[in-house]
Amino acid sequence: MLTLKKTDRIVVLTGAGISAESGIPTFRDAMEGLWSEFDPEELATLSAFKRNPKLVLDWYEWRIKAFVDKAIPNPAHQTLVKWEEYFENFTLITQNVDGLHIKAGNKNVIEFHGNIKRMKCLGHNHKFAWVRKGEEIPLCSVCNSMLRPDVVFFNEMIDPNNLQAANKAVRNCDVFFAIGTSGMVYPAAGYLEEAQILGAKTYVVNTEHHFPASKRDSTVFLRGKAGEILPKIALS
Ligand code: BV8
Repeated sequence: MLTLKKTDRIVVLTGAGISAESGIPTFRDAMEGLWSEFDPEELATLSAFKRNPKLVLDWYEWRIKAFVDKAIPNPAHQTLVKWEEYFENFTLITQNVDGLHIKAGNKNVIEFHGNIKRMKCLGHNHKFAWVRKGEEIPLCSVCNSMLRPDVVFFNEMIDPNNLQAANKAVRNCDVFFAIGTSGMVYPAAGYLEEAQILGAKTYVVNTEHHFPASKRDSTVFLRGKAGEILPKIALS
């Protein structure tokens, strides 16, 4: 049975799978109904937003109303709150934009791909809570430029502060977990292999054996639902 020591320097990377048991569909689940003909990699881009801001805002608004606002943290999220309190050195990096780790009670979360409940303006990155009346394209109250979701679109750079914090944690960890992620999107997907090369013990928690980089090395694969596996991991 896996036991973690209080003095272990832990890094956890989470993906959409950790929120699946909270009712938020993962990216690789078929997008339901209205949106099934769209590909997230097509919609989650700045060019798509500039070409059709209403379509992209409608998609994000649908995700917020249909899933994010109704989602409650599950035992996997709750376990990571306990880990943050227990370990002297703990870093949580999430690819998820659903805010569920913060809702669960984690204090320091690297929201590597942003947060769907925030918006920022095209002009100067002025930030706001998600606000949209009807089908309008909201404008920045400071500089009057268009507001877009405050998420990292494909082919956009990761926020440099988040990138630096994540890189530093991965380069100084003893144990690295990739939880509920297919390990397909970079640079987040590169962290497991980087940690492993630097000598960390690496674990994948997933219902399926995804995460290509983890198949070539001594990564331990813990098959199952994150909400069932994480609470069972012992802390010594
Ligand atoms: C960048 C926010 C520099 C938006 C997201 C070619 C090769 C390599 C890289 C690239 C390439 N071409 C372009 C790139 C770079 C690109 C990339 O990686 N593309 C991929 C697709 C090849 N990356 C970028 O663009 C990044 N920026 O690199 O900047 C640059 C600049 C210019 C030009 C080039 C490079 C920015 C990427 C950020 C994109 N934004 N989200 C939004 O959410 O709308 S990505 C989004 O998709 C998520 O945030 C997440 O990262 C990803 C989805 O992945 P997962 O979270 O893993 O979810 P998925 O559904 O795939 O898997 C779920 C897993 O859970 C499954 O394995 C399943 O089995 C498991 N599961 C299900 N249920 C459970 C479970 N596990 C446990 N328990 C359960 N109950």
